Amino acid sequence: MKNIADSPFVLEMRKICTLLYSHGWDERNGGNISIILENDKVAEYIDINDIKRSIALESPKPDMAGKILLVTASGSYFKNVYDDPERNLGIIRISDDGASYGIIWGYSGGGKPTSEVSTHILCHGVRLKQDPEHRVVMHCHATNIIAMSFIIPVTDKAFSKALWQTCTESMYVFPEGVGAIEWMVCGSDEIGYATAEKMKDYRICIWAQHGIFGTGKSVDEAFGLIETAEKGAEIYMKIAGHPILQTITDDNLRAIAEHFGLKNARFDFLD
Ligand code: 2HA
Ligand code: ZN
Repeated sequence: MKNIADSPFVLEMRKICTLLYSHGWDERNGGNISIILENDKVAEYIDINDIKRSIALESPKPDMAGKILLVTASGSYFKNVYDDPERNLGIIRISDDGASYGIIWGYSGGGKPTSEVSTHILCHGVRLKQDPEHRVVMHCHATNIIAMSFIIPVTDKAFSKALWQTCTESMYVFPEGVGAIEWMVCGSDEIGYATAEKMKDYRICIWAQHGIFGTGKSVDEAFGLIETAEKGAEIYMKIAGHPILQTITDDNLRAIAEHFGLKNARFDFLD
């Protein structure tokens, strides 16, 4: 059988972890990614019925029953994923009742999926209902997004508008805006359900004083959302405290949405 570590989908994960690390958004073991894989594609490389270890979920996640996911390992350093994918990544299969998952590849040395696995599985379930082609959930500690969460209200409207106004591209890339949740203890079902609730309306959810989640049909889409939001946040932090002489106005934002026919733009966020 072919080596799954060199399959197109594992290779893509190895590359994006390296890229995220190089941006400085995944210090130490920061960040986690999961990608829904097609069962048939995985079966070309490994026996998808050969469960090595089974782990119970904090609560059942029936929306994702039977799905196969490639997930970064708990405690893994993104900088090490490329060279040692079998230790720093793994493939899990959610049980048919959604109450547990089985490890079918990776996590060598006794590892397991990211501590944020609940949030990932819940977000996938919600995003799939919005978009059947959805595949990727990506979390990282984007520096300026975190910084911004200290100095603006943690609301969907405040974050969405601030990001739209600091970078013309933002309205085009995420016209639906971004969700934002107040600081919570991470690594739990509780933050998972709060994040998944936001994912009903948005592909991005900001965790105040922690980081960002981006989702999409592809790694490019999820990463593109994160880097565009982070770019807006970087500009916001650079201009914060300076006298603002001009900005992208609400009328300008409406004009972008109308020019590009962005039907899902949140016009109700504009004054
Ligand atoms: O995986 O980023 O949120 C480490 C984290 C926890
Ligand atoms: Zn984190």
